[in-house]
Amino acid sequence: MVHNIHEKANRRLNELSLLPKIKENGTIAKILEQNGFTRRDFMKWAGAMTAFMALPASMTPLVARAAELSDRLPVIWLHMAECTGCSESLLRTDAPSIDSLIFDYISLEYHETIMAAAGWQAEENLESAIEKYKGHYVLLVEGGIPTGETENFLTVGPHGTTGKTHAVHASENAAAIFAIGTCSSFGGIQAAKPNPSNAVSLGKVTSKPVINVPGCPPSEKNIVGNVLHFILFGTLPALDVFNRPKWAYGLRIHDLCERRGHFDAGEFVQAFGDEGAKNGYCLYKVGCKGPYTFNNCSRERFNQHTSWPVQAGHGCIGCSEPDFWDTMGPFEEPMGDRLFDTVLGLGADNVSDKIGIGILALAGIGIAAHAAIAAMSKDKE
Ligand code: FSX
Ligand code: SF4
Ligand code: F3S
Repeated sequence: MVHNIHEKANRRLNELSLLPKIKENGTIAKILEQNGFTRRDFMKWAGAMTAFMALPASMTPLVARAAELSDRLPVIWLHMAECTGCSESLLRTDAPSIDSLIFDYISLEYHETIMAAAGWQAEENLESAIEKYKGHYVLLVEGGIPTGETENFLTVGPHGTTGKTHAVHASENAAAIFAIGTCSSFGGIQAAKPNPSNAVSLGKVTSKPVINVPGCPPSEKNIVGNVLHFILFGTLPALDVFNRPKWAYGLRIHDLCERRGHFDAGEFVQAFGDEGAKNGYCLYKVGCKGPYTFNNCSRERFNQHTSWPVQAGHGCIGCSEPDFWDTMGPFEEPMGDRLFDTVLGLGADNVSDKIGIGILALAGIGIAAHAAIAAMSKDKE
């Protein structure tokens, strides 16, 4: 098995190395050097990335080579309805990380917020990139897509082309399509009730396979890791029921949370700012949705591994789950209360159908019961 994935990646990288460099933007070594990174830093990063993608450590040199060859694949990044937080997550660090430098190095043919072109020229750039690299480019789409009668909520460029038309057109000839962020993956905030623009996910407007990379925003590592994974293998990764790569979204936030010991011991923050909060207790009772949320934040964190919501003292709000704006709120109240109401028929608040998969509801009951029992035994003490 290990032998097979080595071979597969080797074959793929050999093929890529035969393609011409798309832009004369120097080598990755030069770019890293200019930004104060040594070869050793780069190899350390490649090692971390290999572990991050759940690949065997022996693949580190291949991951480094994939990064070096990442300028052979043209990338088109489209913006739909969103806040641009996904691009910010990746590109707006005050000291550029190796991840963001790799993204600079990638041949980004079109990206509305960072390209110099505007108006006609921008439209022409998109069209010529699609034509020139037909069937070879990687398409990244950020944002939900307004549809139907209301699709004029989003028009792009001087012709007034709708966002939906742009996204569908660019999808048709892409080699791989990534929905970057929860908006593009599941509709996001503009699709929250009452969804005035009738926004939907990218997967709903194109018939092509879409890999979802949700999070509002996703971490820079999840964005770069997914592109790198495609460069390395050229095929779709194993996906979960919501088309999220299992290697990144296979575990719950709760599974690897640093406050998990407190959860198990029944030590909860009861109100923000209390003694429990000062002691770093579990945030479940002030609304943490980590037990229902699949993402790798508790392992990878944000901003070059600096911190993440739970470390900063607020519960996870479930931002990588479908429809979390509608289903995970109120954000500072525990979900378990509502799940008990729902299943026991005690409350009018019927959320089980909105959570998406029944299994989460069942896990929620288990978790709520566990939290209650743990708290009771704590009180006894
Ligand atoms: Fe914003 Fe991206 Fe949230 Fe959406 O991130 S951070 S609203 S997922 O599409 O810009
Ligand atoms: Fe961490 Fe939240 Fe789980 Fe508590 S409930 S252990 S804060 S993920
Ligand atoms: Fe989002 Fe929860 Fe991570 S809110 S950023 S999935 S900790």
